Amino acid sequence: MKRAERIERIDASEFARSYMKPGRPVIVTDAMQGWAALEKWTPAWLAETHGDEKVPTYGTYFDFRGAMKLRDYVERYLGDTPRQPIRYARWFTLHQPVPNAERFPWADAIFTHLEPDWRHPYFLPRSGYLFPFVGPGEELDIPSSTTVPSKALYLSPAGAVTNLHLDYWGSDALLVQIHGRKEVVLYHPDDSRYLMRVDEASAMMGTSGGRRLVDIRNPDLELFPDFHQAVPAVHDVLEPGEIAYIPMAWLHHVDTLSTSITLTWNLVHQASFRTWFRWVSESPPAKEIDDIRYILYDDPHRLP
Ligand SMILES: O=C(O)CCC(=O)C(=O)O
Ligand SMILES: [Fe+2]
Repeated sequence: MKRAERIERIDASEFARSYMKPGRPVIVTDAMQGWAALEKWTPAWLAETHGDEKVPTYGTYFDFRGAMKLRDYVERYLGDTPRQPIRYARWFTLHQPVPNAERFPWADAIFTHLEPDWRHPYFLPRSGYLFPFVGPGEELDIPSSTTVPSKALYLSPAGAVTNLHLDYWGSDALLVQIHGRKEVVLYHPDDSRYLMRVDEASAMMGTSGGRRLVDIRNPDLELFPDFHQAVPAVHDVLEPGEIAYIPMAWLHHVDTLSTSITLTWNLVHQASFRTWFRWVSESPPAKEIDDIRYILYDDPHRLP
């Protein structure tokens, strides 16, 4: 295991300069002090207070497997003997207009209810974001923000997996561990060449934005013959109360070790503009540019 760097008492400009700008992963250990969420949010509490709301469930990746009432999800999948196959609940706030809200329940209402229980992490800058766009004189407050990229609440039982992937639009991610533990594997972007294929065949298979990614638990060595050249830069366990910063373009894989509640969201700060522009202009398929265009010009939920 290669432990992550862990820090505390870091101010926002120092965080932007030393972690966002160079794209350096880190775990901040003291950012949830005083959050009611840490004690209060448990699967049982969520089921009791929000049991009638519907949550979208997934397999080992972002593969939608149907929606169910939160109460039923908690009972079936987070109990002592979880039903198989394991299901992951990923509950996103609205970031796309969808014709059939019944099929895909968004998390906006639950985020409104949960808002008093958590805070904008003190180490994250308040301004200077490209995504979500924060204009001159405006300030970002993550718990109350309603713009894209969306926030999400994740629920998962021990054994749930998020296979190796990159987050959308070359954005940074925060994983805020409220309850339970997760094992996190991160690869430096230089190792992507051993782990990811971006070619015509992959694009035709419609895999994650035209990228095909190795399953690190069961690598296909014919497709990824140099897999063993890749060495995780971080292989560590995220504990309750800790926030992981995963910089743009870092491939990551996450295993849930015990029943888990995680808050997450994505962003692009101006500190990483140069890295981000290189990424969007050089590597991704055109679809991501279309997404960005949508967010900037067409999304009805964007900031004015
Ligand atoms: O917490 C997890 O299982 C994975 C989170 C993640 O990387 C994501 O949602 O993009
Ligand atoms: Fe991710």
